[in-house]
Amino acid sequence: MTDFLPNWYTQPARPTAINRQASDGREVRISVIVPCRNEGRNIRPVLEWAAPYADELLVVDGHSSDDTRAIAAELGATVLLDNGKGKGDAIRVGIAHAVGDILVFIDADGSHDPRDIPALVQPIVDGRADHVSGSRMLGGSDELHATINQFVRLFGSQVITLSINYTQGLSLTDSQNGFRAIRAEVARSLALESEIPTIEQEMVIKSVRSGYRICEVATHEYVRSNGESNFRVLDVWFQFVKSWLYYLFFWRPPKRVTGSVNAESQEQSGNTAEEADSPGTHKLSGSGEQIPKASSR
Ligand SMILES: Nc1nc2c(ncn2[C@@H]2O[C@H](COP(=O)(O)OP(=O)(O)O)[C@@H](O)[C@H]2O)c(=O)[nH]1
Ligand SMILES: [Mg+2]
Repeated sequence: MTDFLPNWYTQPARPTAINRQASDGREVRISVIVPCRNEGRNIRPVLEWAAPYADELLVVDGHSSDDTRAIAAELGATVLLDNGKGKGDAIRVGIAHAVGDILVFIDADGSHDPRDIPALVQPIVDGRADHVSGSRMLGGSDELHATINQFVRLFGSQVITLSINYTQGLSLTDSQNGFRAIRAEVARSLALESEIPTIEQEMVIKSVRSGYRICEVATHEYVRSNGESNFRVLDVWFQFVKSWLYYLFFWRPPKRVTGSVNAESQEQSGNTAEEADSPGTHKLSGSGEQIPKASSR
């Protein structure tokens, strides 16, 4: 009988630096976008550790009344203001202003580790994905279900993820994480509309329904460093349900943009966005190892 090695034994070490070079020789530019509102106590370490990975560091502030904007400017970030409507609005402002080829979204409250950024962008640089979501289900979370509020959030998000998988033939594990990377062109083509944190599920559902290749990387979610979440399930649950059902069942995908940050390698693998007739998903471990998806429901 053959003995199997544990998964982690054969996986390459987690990347510590971004390989910005696409196989066609082009330098890929990374824009890191940080939505924040009153995160003066939390944002400094996030920006310090994210900056080395960013060709452009954009902080989109929700009219903070503390020193968030001053700290961000001091650390060299470009500071923008959202339109005062919520996190989704901030993400859309970031997308509109960013000049990079790949956009990385990371929260300002310390719940994501910027050192996961290289693993998040790698599949896009390699031309293997258009959209990479950090997964708390694969990477673990300190905030899963310790309280009733967390339990309800997790339960709701799992129902939404399951419904995406079932209807689209995918095997995603997390459709709500704020930590993700997406090809800039793709993000713009999705014409995102959400004003609040429904933006994440909107981005995921629209990406898969438009036929873009989405995959996941294990990222750990930490408890926010200081302060409290801006959201209460009771205030937003109806908007989550509405956005989920609308984008999954009624929204009609627009024409897809083709190509990738690495067009040559896609052509070589015979897997151009034009040719791909169905969305694909690959689950990637934090080390960047690729595991082919199970294609059936
Ligand atoms: N610009 C902007 N950022 C926001 C707004 N609301 C929340 N954020 C940021 O979005 C990220 C996630 O928000 P958080 O309150 O931690 O929500 P949770 O992680 O879903 O509990 C944090 O970096 C917040 O500072 C907003 O209205 N505008
Ligand atoms: Mg948070």
